[in-house]
Amino acid sequence: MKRMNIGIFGRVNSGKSTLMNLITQQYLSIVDSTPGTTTDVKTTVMEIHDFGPIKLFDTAGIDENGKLGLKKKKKAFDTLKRSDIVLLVINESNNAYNFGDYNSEKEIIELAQKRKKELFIVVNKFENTRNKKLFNFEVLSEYKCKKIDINLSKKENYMVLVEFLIKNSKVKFKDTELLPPLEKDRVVFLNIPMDEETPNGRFLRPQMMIEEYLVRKYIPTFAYRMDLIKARSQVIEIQEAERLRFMNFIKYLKRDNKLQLLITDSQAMDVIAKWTKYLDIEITTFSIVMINFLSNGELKLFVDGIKAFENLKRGDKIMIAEGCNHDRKAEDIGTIQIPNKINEIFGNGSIEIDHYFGRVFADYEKLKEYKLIIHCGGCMLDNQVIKSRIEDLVDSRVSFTNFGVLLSYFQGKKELNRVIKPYGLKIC
Ligand SMILES: Nc1nc2c(ncn2[C@@H]2O[C@H](COP(=O)(O)OP(=O)(O)OP(=O)(O)O)[C@@H](O)[C@H]2O)c(=O)[nH]1
Ligand code: SF4
Ligand SMILES: [Mg+2]
Repeated sequence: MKRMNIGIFGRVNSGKSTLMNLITQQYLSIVDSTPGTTTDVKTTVMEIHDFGPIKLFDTAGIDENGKLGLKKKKKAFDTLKRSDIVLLVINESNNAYNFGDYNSEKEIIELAQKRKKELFIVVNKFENTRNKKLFNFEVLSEYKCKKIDINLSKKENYMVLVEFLIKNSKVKFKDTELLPPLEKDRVVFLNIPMDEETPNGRFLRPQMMIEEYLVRKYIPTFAYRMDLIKARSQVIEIQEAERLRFMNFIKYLKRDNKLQLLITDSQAMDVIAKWTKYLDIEITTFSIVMINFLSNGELKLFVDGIKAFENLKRGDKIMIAEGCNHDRKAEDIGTIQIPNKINEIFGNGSIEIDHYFGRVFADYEKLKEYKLIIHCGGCMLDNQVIKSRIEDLVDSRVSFTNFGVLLSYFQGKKELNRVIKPYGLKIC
């Protein structure tokens, strides 16, 4: 079951951390009357009975002044973009402090509505508010938001809040299958060329996910380790021996038409393209499978990015984004193989290449400097992060593609068409 991202937002001192602690029923976030107590995003995962697994974000207030205040606001808004549910906390007795200005709240609502988030206003009702000029919901009436009035500091209000969420939340995750439709009892070949980077004791996440998904559906898998050093050897006998080893298994599996798909590590596309050129085998790559799955079936957008690659010219700037910061070795795809190929195609140093790793991604403004973003399979990121990146890229009109798509394109358009064919896609 997918985890729902719930983000808590608002001004400083509105009771955001008090809400975080109410939901988790623990003193997780520091609560204090000093404005700006929460300085960064605090994340926790939990399960709410009858609601499901959630990831909860407590954020800094977005109305602090100065450079640091802006940084906090940016981080809070980045978090909002990857939230499915936005809880906007308004301290009903803060009117004096706000001077009756609700611009920060409006900014949160507008971004949430623009990004089609489910938004609830949580009006934090303090005790002893007599004689205070209280928040009047009318000021936000134009936005037509649902609200709950609740005293967040009362632990027993947990159920009131949860029942409100269960009753009002309509978030539905789009169901995307991990792989295109496949037949039961026909084999999927998994080409897994291990190297020094490959961790001991387990497969990588995409390999594990695909293996489990297929076996669950009664689709047998054939996991195969290709020796890429031998496969690319300049010594013909070594290369040929490795090719024959591979071909023998392919021939064996193709008997009785038992082989239905070959999924390869995208860095082996040069070898797979060459060795399977005249064979009638459907192929795709782990990276393509993952980016299609994590983007909820938006592979076409990544394929369209190839046009931007073809149009690159001297002096253009591109970004290579990887969803994690794994150990890097001499033939690393993102930092070595792809940049080398780009230098080979466009001339050494012609294209300026920036790298981003893990959850760090270029600011919305900085994105516009790039002609193209090349994104990995994103297996360590969740759907919500990939979705928010795609929305930022589409908004800022920056093209993007994916490691698997590009590495296949490097073998020619025909090979790119082969790896996207299982998804019903084609480029001209
Ligand atoms: N009396 C009362 N105090 C509350 C209530 N909710 C929050 N507070 C107090 O308001 C202050 C701010 O609460 P926090 O939960 O830290 O607010 P925040 O929005 O996380 O604030 P920052 O992290 O500074 O942005 C604390 O002193 C809380 O004890 C409430 O319902 N009643
Ligand atoms: S997040 Fe990206 S770089 Fe990291 S292992 Fe997954 S696909 Fe590779
Ligand atoms: Mg706080």
